[in-house]
Amino acid sequence: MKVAIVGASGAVGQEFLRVLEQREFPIRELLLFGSERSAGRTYKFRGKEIVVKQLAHNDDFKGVSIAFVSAGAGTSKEFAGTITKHGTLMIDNSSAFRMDDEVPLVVPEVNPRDGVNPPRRIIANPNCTTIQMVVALQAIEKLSHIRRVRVATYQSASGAGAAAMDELAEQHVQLVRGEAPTVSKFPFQLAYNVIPQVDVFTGNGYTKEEMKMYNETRKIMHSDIEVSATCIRVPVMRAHSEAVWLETERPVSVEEARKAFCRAEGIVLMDEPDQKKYPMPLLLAGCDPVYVGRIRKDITDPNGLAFWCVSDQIRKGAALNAVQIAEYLVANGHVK
Ligand code: 11C
Repeated sequence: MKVAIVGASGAVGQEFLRVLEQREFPIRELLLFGSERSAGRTYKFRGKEIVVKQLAHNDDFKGVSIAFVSAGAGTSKEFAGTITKHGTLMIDNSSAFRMDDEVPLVVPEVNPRDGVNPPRRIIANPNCTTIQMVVALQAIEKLSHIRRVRVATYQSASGAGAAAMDELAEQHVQLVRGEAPTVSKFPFQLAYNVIPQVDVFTGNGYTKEEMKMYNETRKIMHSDIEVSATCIRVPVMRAHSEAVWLETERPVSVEEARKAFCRAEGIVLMDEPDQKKYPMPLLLAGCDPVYVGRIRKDITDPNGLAFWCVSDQIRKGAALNAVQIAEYLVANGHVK
């Protein structure tokens, strides 16, 4: 089929190229789109150079079956009509449509069927922190309904884009040289620091990122689950980590939870703390699954369970999840 990537030069756009090639997605022709700045650049796909076209309000998407879009919420809102007007399915990585009732928000391990025949021809890809958490939560939800989650995130620079990753690398070099670090992509220097703010603050003391975890989790899981998040930026390049405390309706044992994580799709259990085996971004950047470890009973709550999970923000947190949505729809004959 004919497929497009919008935002091809960004960190997620570049990962789309890799994921689509690695997973042998059935592509006859791939079109790349970008801003005026990235138009004219070329990228290789299956050994062939493809030139990035400037995204414009025209008929470029005619005949395109699926467009993977990762160019920010403003661009998604502005171009959704143009992208979908001839029937193209838009799988959107931005936050633009996630809470729209007519736009399904999909994580294939949790709610794949929600993406079938979306009324606006748009499917939203959730925020990266939500994706990895709901993959893990779904395994426990199958054992007993989860009433409440408390989560602290440890988010890598990649969440803020390719330029932010460059800034973190550059800050280390500048500091070693005794120079003042450049600070533009984060509110403070990230190197040798942690920043308890991801995105802007809302009126209730939580940030937008923290409220995404609350709202998106409920929509994806079709659940009344309560989620209280503290989202923190850490000087890691590209995998997010999360410390999760959850409360289920009935007590769930560690053994039950381990078995559930082991059989769950998309999860790898890495939980031998005596052997110093637990998930870490250092080991797992560039990998596909959600890795779960440090599973234990919450000693403050008989119905509580605590664990730690790590997943690559650009892969499962963005490009891979979107491609898996498309794979499900193609495999089940919903996109041709
Ligand atoms: C971060 N989670 O780590 C953000 C990036 O809503 O798609 C993704 C923002 C979003 O900074």
